[in-house]
Amino acid sequence: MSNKTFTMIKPDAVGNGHTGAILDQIIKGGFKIKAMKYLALSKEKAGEFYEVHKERPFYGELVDFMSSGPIVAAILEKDNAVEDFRKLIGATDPAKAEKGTIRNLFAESIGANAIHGSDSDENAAIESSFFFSSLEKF
Ligand code: 3AN
Repeated sequence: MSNKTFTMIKPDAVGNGHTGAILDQIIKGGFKIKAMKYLALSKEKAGEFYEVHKERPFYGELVDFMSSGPIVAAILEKDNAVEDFRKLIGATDPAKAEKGTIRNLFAESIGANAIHGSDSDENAAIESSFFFSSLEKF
C-alpha cells in the first residue's frame, strides 16, 4: 500500500469552512481521492483511533477535540504517498510548519492542527480500514 495514505480534515478546519480549500491543495498536490466520508467521531471512536497515544499527556484533549465536530476522512493515492503527504501538510506544530503547507495555512495550534496524515504505510492501511470497508475503497 506504499502509494496510499489516509487523511482526516479535523473539526477545527471543517468548522472554519476550510474543507474545500484543503481538498483543493490535496488535489493540486497530485493526490487522487480513492475514498471519502463526512462524519462525526464519537468520543469512544476517537479514543479507539488514537489508542497509540493513550499514554501521552494530551490524549484526553485530543479525543475531546477530535469528537467535537464533523470531520472529512479520505484515502489518497500518489507515488510515495505517505512521505509526500506529510510534506504537503507540514509539521505537527503549525508554528513550525513550512510556509505554504496545509498546517501553515489553516491550523490554529498543535492540538487543533487542521489535518491528519498517516506516518507509515502500515498505519495508512490500518487507519483506512478503521473508516472504510472494502466496498467503499476505489
Ligand atoms: P502528527 O499528526 O503530525 O503525526 P502526532 O502523531 O505526534 O502528530 O500526534 C497526533 C496528534 O496529536 C496531532 N495531530 C495533534 O493533533 C495531537 N498532538 C500532538 N502533540 C500534541 C501536544 N503537544 N498537545 C496537544 N495535542 C498534540
